[in-house]
Amino acid sequence: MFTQAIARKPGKNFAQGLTTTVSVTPPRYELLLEQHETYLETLKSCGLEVTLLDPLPDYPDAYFVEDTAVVTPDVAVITNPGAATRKGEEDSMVPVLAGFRKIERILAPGTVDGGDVLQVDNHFFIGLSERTNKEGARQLGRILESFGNTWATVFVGAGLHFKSSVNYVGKNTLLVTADVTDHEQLGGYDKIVVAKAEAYAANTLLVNGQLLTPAGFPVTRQKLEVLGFEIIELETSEMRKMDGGLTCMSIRF
Ligand code: CIR
Repeated sequence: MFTQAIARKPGKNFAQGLTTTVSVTPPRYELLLEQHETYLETLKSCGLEVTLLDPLPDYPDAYFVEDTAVVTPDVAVITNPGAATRKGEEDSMVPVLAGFRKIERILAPGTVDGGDVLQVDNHFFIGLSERTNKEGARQLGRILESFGNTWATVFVGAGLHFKSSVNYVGKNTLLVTADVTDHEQLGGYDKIVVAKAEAYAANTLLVNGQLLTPAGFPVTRQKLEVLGFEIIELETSEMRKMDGGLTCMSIRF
């Protein structure tokens, strides 16, 4: 069970963040705030105490806090984010997470974005992407194994992060995009495959037996129903314009 979530309010300059998404309408701050607040209320309704941090004016992507730390029951690993414009966000997480866990850090030349790290019980998948390199994965793996966890690296072919394409939805099941179904490392799990047109919905978040999934992906929703969990659909249009999703906006532990 998770009891805590760390999140950060998006700043007014959020539209200056990194993105590869071409959107028809420009990102809207008021709507983003509304969607973000609903997200936080939902985490609270799942039993989490939410620590909400202030925006970091120099870092328009800083509300995607997930990328800045990997928190397990034993340790908070402060990452070294892979994007140049996001380096430094992680420093602000040290005093916050030191209140909850022993702190470890990923050091250059290693880079890790938390969006590339998926925990399934005491096993960690670490995606190798444009943001997370082999050295970062090695450092993170060493720290995790020192606390009795196992880990494996997985090559991220498409999408920004590993969790853009693969998430754990409980009951030994991974929710995956079609391009990663045959991945050797993901053997041993049941899989729900997201249709190509609904690939964004792969970023679904399991919180204390409830599935938070982006609104507007009916086929995926229907597939998730077999798991028997309560499904909560959330509007994500504005974060999606900045390549973000539901997992990115909090650190749960
Ligand atoms: C970025 O490119 O870093 C942000 N615009 C989006 C980060 C999304 N984070 C995540 O998937 N964990």
